[in-house]
Amino acid sequence: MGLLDSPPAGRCLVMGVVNVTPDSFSDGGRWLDADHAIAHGFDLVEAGADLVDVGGESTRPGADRVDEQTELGRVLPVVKALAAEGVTVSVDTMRSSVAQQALEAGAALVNDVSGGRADPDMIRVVAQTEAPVVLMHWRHHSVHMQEHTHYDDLVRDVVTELTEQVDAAVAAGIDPARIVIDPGLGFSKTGDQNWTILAHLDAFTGLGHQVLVAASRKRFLGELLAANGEQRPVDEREDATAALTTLCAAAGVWAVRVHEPGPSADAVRVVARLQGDV
Ligand code: PMM
Repeated sequence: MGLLDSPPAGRCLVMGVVNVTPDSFSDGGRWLDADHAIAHGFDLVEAGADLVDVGGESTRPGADRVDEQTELGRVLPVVKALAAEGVTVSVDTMRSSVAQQALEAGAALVNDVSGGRADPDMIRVVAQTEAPVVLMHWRHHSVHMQEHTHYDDLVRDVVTELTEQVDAAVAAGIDPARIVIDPGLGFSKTGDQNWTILAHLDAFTGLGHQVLVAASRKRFLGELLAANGEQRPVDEREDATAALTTLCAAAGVWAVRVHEPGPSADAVRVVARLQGDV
């Protein structure tokens, strides 16, 4: 059974997140040490993750880039150790060199938040493999992305730009069946724009590709749940994340990317059971 079979496990998949970074908004610094990151990856699987996304570069708004060697040093030992134990690993990277070495180290999927736009070699490298690839809607690197939130018609423009990214990948030889698309919540999008995207998931699920959604713990949830002028803390956004997982699964999304797989793993099973009776 392939990772992208529809639906692969008879339900929406749950992708757990290991950020091997000092500065990710949700868990920065917690898993920077390789042994901690590896142990966390196994914990995510134990908690219900179907696959684990390993990243070595923070993409929070305003973040600066890390250099290639630093990213490789963070990501490769974790990918290798998890894959060696049979965990399905995805590598969250915008660099073709990191993607290539992670695939050689056992990663099964490439998650490029720039959708092939940051590194001109990424699409070529992926095309030479059989690996599925996530292409996310992306306009600009994190340091400037929130200066690029103007859209004439948000959903239409995101779909158009994402389709251009997909077309470039297909033109370079990537089988369309290997391409997962992601609307990129929070990437060149305001909180309100994230909600509009989530209200129009059918515009993405209707494009003929599997869809990944990564809403977990993001700022727009903290803002929604704010009290006394303070955003809800990052690790108290789990119930809202699971609520969105339910809606995404019901909308036919292929996978949700979450930091705490347990509640989402339950939610996708609830949806699958209900849909089985429809
Ligand atoms: N968001 C983050 C990181 N990687 N990958 C995909 N495909 N889609 C996303 O929206 C996405 C991503 C940022 O969140 P994090 O800092 O919690 O990992």
